[in-house]
Amino acid sequence: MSLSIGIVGLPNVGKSTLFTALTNKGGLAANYPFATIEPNVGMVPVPDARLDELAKIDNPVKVVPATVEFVDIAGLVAGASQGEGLGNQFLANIRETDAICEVVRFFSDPDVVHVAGKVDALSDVETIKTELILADIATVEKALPRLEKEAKRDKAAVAQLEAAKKVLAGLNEGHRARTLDLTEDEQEALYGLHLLTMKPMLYIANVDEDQLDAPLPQIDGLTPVPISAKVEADLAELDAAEAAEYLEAMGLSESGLARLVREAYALLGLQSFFTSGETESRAWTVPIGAKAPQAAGVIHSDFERGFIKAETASFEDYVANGGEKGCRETGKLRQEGKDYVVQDGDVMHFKFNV
Ligand SMILES: Nc1nc2c(ncn2[C@@H]2O[C@H](COP(=O)(O)OP(=O)(O)O)[C@@H](O)[C@H]2O)c(=O)[nH]1
Ligand SMILES: [Mg+2]
Repeated sequence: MSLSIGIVGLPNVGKSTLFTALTNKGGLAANYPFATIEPNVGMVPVPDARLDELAKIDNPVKVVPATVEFVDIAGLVAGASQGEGLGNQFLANIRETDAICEVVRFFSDPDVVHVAGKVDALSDVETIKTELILADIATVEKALPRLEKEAKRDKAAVAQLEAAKKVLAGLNEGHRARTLDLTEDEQEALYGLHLLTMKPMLYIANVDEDQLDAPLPQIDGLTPVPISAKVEADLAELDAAEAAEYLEAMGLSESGLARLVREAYALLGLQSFFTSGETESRAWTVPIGAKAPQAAGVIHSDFERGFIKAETASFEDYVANGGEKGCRETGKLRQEGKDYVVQDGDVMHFKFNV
């Protein structure tokens, strides 16, 4: 599983600058709307210092971090759902993502044109919110005739129809689907519609370089993550040692990427577990609450299907005892079965049989 995050926002707020810095692969950042016509997709390693410690112990051939996929989504402007700009083209790119990350312009640079003529974060947020809600209204309205037909023949479809009507009413009142009081059953019934406003959201405030510590207003009830796309772009040009120096000089403890990924993990209820040995030390992503076989399945479906047990040590025990062998000797290597709930940082070795 690789977590996928769509980056949205009005033109010229710094989406592509941030995307390019995050993925460090020289996409284009231009001072005019719609520079990003094709969706840009980039895989980004999840920063995790624990991996380096595992590598020190096991000396593996490779160190493989977990990854997050970022998608730079262009074309969301006021009226996009009515065909303005690139029209509805943004929809297809956004549907497949697990979460939406909206970049909001707080930086003041007068040389960078603002599509609405002035920097006004909260108004920009409203514009995007409206477009996403309008897109969802169109989706539900399009599905309704089919759902009505199905509900006449099939009892199970009645629940779907009712849920769709309920969500449509909420959307029409200007609420995101996610903020409506939907039961788990209703959410499940709506899953097939892939509503955009049902996705978890994260706001990034793209602030001036000297404003990274400044307090920010809440946005739609959420606390935005302050990032300077410009600082991230500078960081992306540096090697690791230079980047560390630069961060320190800026008074920052970590890069915006690290902060962003951490926030996204928390938002989505995700955590990491590790596998480590002489071939590789590797981080994997699972939802909090996942059981051992599900974690095994992230590595390979055979591991899940033929799951027998997972030899497991906490990250701390693994390091304190110098690895798997040491953990076995001190009784810190637990034999966990199929009901074991994986904990963040677990170092796991799966036994399976297919
Ligand atoms: N001063 C300043 N300029 C920025 C920042 N982020 C982006 N820009 C500039 O704003 C313009 C548009 O950025 P871009 O990333 O292409 O915006 P997008 O349309 O949202 O993808 C470019 O000229 C960037 O160099 C920032 O944090 N500070
Ligand atoms: Mg762009």
